[in-house]
Amino acid sequence: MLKVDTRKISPQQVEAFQRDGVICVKNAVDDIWVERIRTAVDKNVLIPGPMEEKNAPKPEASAEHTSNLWLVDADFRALAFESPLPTLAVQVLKSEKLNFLADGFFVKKPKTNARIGWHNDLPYWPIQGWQCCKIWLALDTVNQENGRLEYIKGSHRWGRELRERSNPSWFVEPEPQEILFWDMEAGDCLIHHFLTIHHSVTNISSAQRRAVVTNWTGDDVTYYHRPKAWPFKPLEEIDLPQFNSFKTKKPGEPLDCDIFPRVEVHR
Ligand SMILES: O=C(O)CCC(=O)C(=O)O
Repeated sequence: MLKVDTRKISPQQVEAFQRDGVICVKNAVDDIWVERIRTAVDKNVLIPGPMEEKNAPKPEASAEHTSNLWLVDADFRALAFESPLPTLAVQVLKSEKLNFLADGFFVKKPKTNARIGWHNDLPYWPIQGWQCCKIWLALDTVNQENGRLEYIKGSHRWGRELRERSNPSWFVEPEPQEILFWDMEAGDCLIHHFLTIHHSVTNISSAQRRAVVTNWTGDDVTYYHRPKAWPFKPLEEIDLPQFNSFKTKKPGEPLDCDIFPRVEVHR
């Protein structure tokens, strides 16, 4: 069983996560993990993920995104269940229980205008509750030139859901003083609340920018039916056995099932 390492996150950072909706954790994982997951991302970047059409060629894109690699790849599985990441999630969520929702990676190719627009994550998940976060782990140096993430400070407390490109009238571009961002090294991570509004800027540098994400929920999160949310296709079209127990979930039920497994972390 994983043991919480309280040296990686201070009580002040836990408070900052609650207050601002995002923190940056330096050296969240070591170089061995970084190298292992870089290799896993590079191996998977050109092939369809487990939720994608097997025979459809991957269209050329300026940013690649694939999810649920843990179902088919031992290195992604190890990142979710054996790395320090779940022990970070359980601390910021102040939770006894931890469920793993899904992983994914984002590769921004060099010199492209791929910008990910302002959004928060909650509207993309079939869940309700407060204790939920994403860990965005840098696999390369990250800065303003190569597609860093930027967050609207405290926006998780607005209680608003924002899908990318939905342009609701209540949303206005933030003033610079409202924005939080960090220059990062490979192995550092951002942890943001599912309601914190964020975007990522374009990669105008000459190198790719890779990151891997893992999504986590705590004690108060339950299943909630949300149209156009993960897994982004009708459940009847998914024949992975890990989905069988998810298909019968009713709103308000605990998330625990094969596709949203519990991860045991002890203090
Ligand atoms: O990696 C990126 O460029 C964007 C990631 C993002 O917006 C997200 O994971 O919600």
